[in-house]
Amino acid sequence: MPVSADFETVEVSTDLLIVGGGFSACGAATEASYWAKKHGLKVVLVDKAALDRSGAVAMGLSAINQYVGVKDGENTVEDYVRYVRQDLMGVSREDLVYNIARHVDSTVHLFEKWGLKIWTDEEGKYVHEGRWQLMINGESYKIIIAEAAKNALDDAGGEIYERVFIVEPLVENNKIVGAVGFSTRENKFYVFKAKAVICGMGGAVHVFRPRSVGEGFGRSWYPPFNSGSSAYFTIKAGAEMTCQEVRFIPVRFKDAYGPVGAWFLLFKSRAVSAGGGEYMAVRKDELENWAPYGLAKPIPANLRNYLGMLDEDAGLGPLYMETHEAIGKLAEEYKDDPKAFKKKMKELESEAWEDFLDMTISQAILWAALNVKPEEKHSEIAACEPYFIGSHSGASGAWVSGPEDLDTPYKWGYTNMTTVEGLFAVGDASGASSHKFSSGSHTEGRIAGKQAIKYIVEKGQEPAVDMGKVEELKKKILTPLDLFDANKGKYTDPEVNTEYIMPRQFLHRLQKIMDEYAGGVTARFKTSKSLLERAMELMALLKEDSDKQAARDLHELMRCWENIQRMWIAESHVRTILFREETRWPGYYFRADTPKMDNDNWLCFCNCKWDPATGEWEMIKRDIWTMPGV
Ligand code: SFD
Ligand code: AMP
Repeated sequence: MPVSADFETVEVSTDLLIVGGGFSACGAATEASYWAKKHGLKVVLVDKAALDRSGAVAMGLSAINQYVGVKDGENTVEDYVRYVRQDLMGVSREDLVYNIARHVDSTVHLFEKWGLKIWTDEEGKYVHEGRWQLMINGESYKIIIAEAAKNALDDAGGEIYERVFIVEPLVENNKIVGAVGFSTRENKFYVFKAKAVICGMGGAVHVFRPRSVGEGFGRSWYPPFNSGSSAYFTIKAGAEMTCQEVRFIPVRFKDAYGPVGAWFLLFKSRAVSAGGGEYMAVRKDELENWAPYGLAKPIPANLRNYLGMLDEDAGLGPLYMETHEAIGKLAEEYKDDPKAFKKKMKELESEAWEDFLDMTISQAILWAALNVKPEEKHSEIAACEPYFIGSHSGASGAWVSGPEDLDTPYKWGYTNMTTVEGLFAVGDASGASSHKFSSGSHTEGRIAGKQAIKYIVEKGQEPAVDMGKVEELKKKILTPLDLFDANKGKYTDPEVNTEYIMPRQFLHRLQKIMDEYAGGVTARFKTSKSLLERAMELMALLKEDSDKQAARDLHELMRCWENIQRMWIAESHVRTILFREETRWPGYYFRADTPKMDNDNWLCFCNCKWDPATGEWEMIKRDIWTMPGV
């Protein structure tokens, strides 16, 4: 009897289903529960992990990166729209950015009310890291936000399923009717039936080969457990996707991936290359090639990366963050008072360590292991492997409907609804609305939560789930367990077998293709039409073998499906870089055969869509709408 025969099928019916349990999903759960209670509706949330520590904020954060501060009169919502337009080299859904920006402050105020400690100065004002960023004591950030979501769900009679991995959407006639997945702890296959679904399963990590290979394999800046489930879910549902070419490459402290924002913005540190000095100053002229964006402030994140990469390509690396110099400068005004100087140095030292202890503990550990004292010695920084993340300075994700009160060309339904009826996308799952970060993702979740309930009240229908199709899916999803069981005894080493491939091996194969042909770390982020076409050839063979993955247990079963999800986002990425015949974001990727930005032909969104009926991909150019007067 196959192993899969032992799996119980559990059916759960709800009005609204939220898949994912991170920042955007918690925002959706909090808001949707409020409106669901008023209308007597049920909300169910499903997370592959445990809500308290799941997603990107698992380890905590040391800053809230999106706060407009309208009440302080410092910025306007329009300022934020301009900021995002500039950072993404002209490509952003300004209606979505505006919508999140006008609501984000209220989210931050809620966080504070729920118990998050936001730093304040002597006058009681928030301490800013930069113009849009607030400093927090954020080690328990996720727990606080999860608690609010749990309370709201509880109050409205909702349910949470933890450690259930969502694999496939259920769609009938371009309308979402639910989702299926499996427990990562028990032999249970789950069928969720719903009138509307909000997808918030985060971004994608480990599509490209990471810098951390060998003993450090798995370490990454963005969470390794976010594997592209959002993109897979929306693509497989038949939703139009946008900006799938816009991967995000952050510069991070090397090898443990500590973020740099606090160093650049709060400590006002410089970055240099060993042989070339301060690359942002020395290579300033290069920015003219990327006008108008290269000539305006702040210089887009990808161009900041690019100037450092040029130094590395010229053999001038490594790159360093001048931490000792920055701390020295900040303490300088106290130098005539030894006691005050010592106190200030102590304060700066503890802020430097807390930044990582709150957010990327591994970086603090690496500092300790390498005997780094940031006040005495600089630290190496490097551009990471690419990530897919719509909430930071990347933009990939689903193409969603704009806000109801704005006159934009992008409206076909309820705000944040994808092109599949009843399916909403939020956070890293929704595209072209970059720079939402933790607070903006939660805000977008809140917006979608309210809209999804409105959709259910106005249009909700009993989900017509085809249980025949569900049975087929169950068989397919559990196949890796059966494949392993049926063939495991044929060879002495269970990991080497001609009948199957283990998930780790499959992952390495995908990462090798992406790294070498699609502009990963070892290819120095460069690619070309010919390289991408070769990637497509190899990807087709990989896809054939994806049915041959084998799993020893539930954990490996999850690994198999994470891989397949990564493979799909990889394919959409390669197809979209091929489609956009220019280089718009050097520093994220460089198309060597079309090395210049081409505003006449490519100042547009590059969208793609996979048709579930035919299995064909369609590439679509969409115009960019600019907010009048902004
Ligand atoms: O410094 C499934 N982020 C930062 N945001 C800030 O506001 N300030 C910062 O300081 C930030 N920095 C930072 C950040 C992230 C990380 C990892 C570090 C540093 C080290 C970004 C934010 O964290 C990010 O924008 C939001 O968290 C995005 O929210 P969302 O909801 O899109 O994703 P999520 O929180 O990762 O949650 C994903 C959820 O989905 C679950 N999941 N559930 C069921 N089935 C599946 N198949 C699933 N796949 C995934 C996950 O378990 C999780 O619950 S700094 O670098 O800029
Ligand atoms: P990071 O730690 O790199 O994720 O950055 C945190 C925040 O600071 C994000 O909003 C970044 O866009 C911003 N940021 C980081 N470095 C710089 C810089 N050199 N100039 C302007 N903004 C920056």
